[in-house]
Amino acid sequence: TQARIGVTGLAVMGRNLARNLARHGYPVALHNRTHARTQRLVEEHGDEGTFVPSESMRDFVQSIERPRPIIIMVKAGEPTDAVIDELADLLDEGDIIIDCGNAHFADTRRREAALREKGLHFVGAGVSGGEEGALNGPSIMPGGSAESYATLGPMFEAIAAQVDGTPCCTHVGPDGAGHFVKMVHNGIEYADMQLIAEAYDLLRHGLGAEPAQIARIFADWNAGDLESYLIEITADVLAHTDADTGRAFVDVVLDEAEQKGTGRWTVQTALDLGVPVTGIAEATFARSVSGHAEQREPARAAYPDAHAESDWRPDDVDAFVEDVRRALYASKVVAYAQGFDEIQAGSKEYAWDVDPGAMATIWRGGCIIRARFLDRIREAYDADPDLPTLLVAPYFVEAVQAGLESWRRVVAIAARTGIPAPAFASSLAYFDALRADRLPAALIQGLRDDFGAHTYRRVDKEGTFHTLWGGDRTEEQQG
Ligand code: NBP
Repeated sequence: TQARIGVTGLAVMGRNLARNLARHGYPVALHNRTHARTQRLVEEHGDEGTFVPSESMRDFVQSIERPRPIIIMVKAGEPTDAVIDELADLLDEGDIIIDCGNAHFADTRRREAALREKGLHFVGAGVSGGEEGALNGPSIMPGGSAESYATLGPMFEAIAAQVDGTPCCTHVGPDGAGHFVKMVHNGIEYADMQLIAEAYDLLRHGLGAEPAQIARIFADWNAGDLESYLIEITADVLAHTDADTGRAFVDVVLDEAEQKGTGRWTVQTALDLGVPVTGIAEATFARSVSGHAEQREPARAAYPDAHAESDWRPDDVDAFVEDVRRALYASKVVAYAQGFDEIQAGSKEYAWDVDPGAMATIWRGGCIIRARFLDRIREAYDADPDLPTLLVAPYFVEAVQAGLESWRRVVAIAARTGIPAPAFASSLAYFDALRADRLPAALIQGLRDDFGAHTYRRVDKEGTFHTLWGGDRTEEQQG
């Protein structure tokens, strides 16, 4: 049998993608550096479809119909380059190498350009949804040429998650577009999780509530606008009791958040593109702060009274819970608005022509940030593809206006009681900056002109100006 598609790299992700393809009727060629993994997959799941295993890369390549679509699912970085090099020598013109690992979009751009020279297609495809998604339906974000998508698209759309009959997969754009969008997806995931964590912390300390009670609050929230996979599993994790100690699970876990790097990439890239992704940045830094145990401990000792007001309690518990919910929703709108801004800035910089509404569509299922909310984002971009920011889409204007007073109260209470809520607070500050009549940036321009003759523009005249600060303070027009 000739296979329709190949998968090399059969650890958890590759193995599950291969099974998903086979279950959808595509004969799948299999290869892994250590052949035992290939054999195990065929032994354990050979009855799920047609698998064509090979021990050598050469046999593997020969077992696939041309043009050969070959998925690489190995460790990101050098292993991916090693496998690409090995494959490229064995392939024929028009064949398609697909990297489904978590590559940086700049690496994908480099690899795509190099393989294009050799007459090969290279597709960087973001895959979200972890192990379970890979098997039962992930969200897939493939970049690369339109020609390669014509071969790949039908297969990827068949194995992707489906929401209302629409697959959570679409052609994102050329070269690195798919991995770029996957990167921002992960950045938004960081922001979403940080906001959820801050909401939990406010409820825990503000109400003096136990995790199990807070689990019920999140379960309630999941029935409304906030309905999403992350809110759902928050209720699940908070309700969990540690078997060893009988304590709430969340109280026995070390409070130092780890990261694999996609949040950091999103922020680094945003800085380069000049896009203020404050929500994602605060979330990334908050994980980093949590990890600095060597500073947290002496700081706790130096400021033992920092929580002096932590015995604050709201007069009306239900009203406070509703305030936190609305603050969470408004902050989330900001985080997503900023993430979509970054996608659009990347799309412009690299001429990808990414459709933001289509990205909201393919994130509705399969991925970690899947949420009811994404329908609202898609509708906003459908109604106005040139939306300057999601924050001005009529639906979100209404939602933010409705939550604004709650948002301010919650941020004020966090500041008063010493509960760190960096993402709530900075999202509100971003919002206030965006809609301010005048920003103190005018003063910054004045300072820059004073110390460095950097010039400024005026509100009432065209051109650039400089004031002779060290002289008689007359103003000169510079351009
Ligand atoms: P790993 O990232 O743990 O990689 C293990 C695979 O890489 C094995 O098949 C291994 O072969 C192969 N490999 C390595 Br390591 N070095 C190699 C080399 N020099 N040449 C050839 N093969 C090599 O697997 P994973 O967790 O399935 O993830 C795969 C990719 O998917 C990663 O890029 C990851 O970031 C991404 N991803 C993972 C998830 C997730 O939830 N795990 C979600 C989304 C994306 P061996 O069997 O011979 O050691």
